[in-house]
Amino acid sequence: MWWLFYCVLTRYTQLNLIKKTRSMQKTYPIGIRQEKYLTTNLDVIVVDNQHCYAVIALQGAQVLSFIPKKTMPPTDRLWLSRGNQYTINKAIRGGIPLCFPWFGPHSNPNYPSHGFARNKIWQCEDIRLEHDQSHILKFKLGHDEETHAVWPYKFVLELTIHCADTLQLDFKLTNLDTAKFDFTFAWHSYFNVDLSSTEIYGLQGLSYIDQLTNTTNLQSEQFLMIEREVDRIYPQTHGEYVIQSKAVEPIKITTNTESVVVWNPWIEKSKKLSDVIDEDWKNFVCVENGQVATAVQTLDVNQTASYQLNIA
Ligand code: TA6
Repeated sequence: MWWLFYCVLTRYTQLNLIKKTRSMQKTYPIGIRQEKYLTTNLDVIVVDNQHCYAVIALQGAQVLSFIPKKTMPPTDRLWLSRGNQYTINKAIRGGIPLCFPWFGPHSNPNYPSHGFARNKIWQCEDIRLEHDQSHILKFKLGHDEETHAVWPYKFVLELTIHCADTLQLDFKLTNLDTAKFDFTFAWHSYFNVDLSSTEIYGLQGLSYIDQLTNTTNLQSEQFLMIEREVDRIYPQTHGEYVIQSKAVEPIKITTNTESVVVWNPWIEKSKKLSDVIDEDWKNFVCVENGQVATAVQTLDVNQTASYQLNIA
């Protein structure tokens, strides 16, 4: 009799444990799965719908890959370095890193270049399957002791990513503090190109700060070609760009952000980048849309700042 009772109790416990485990496992809409990226320990969400294939790391809510299925052959619009080690607190080179709450190096050399947002693990708050079978994923990053130590403000930052024929990113920052704060940000996008044939349109007639010579110049040419190390900030732009390069279909960028940075490390600088292998610098150009103009952005208490980026 006691043996029967033991068997029933064991089976009940097992079923209860299975039910609890299943309730803990997230259920995602069709076309979505969470997994480890390749052989790394990096948690990513893979989107595979009729429009595109995309990979988004929970670290930084960083898009690592975006392949529109209408491109023939389907080609990744983004470049991701083969040299990434995917270690904790190390920025991932490639895809679309989000630079926030500052762009570039901090005056304190101990603070992370381009801010902390791309190094932090974000929460995936919601994933929706739209009527057109595209997916909208919502990620959130809030303040914690680590962020407060380098940027003493309360905030919530939401990044909404719409994976369709185009890739739409929506940045929404809310000031939860009792004081206003300044910030700069940029999507530090790495585009998959043949650099030697790349032409970047949308910059003609604009002034730019050459970060290499710290001079301000005017771009008179219709398009920018990359024939040496380039590191330029265009503070005020029209928000529409086209990147043309052989072997890939033109990449069309539209955004309501004001500034854009164009960067490629070229030969010597890339030798100093441990996560850029061999001559891989020939395979990408960074066109970084954001608010990195000389004047920082000020956000008042309880106010929200919203910016969009669309990549086709
Ligand atoms: O793209 C502009 C820039 O600030 C460059 O000066 C270079 O430092 C690049 O960002 C890469 O920065 P990262 O911290 O990602 O190596």
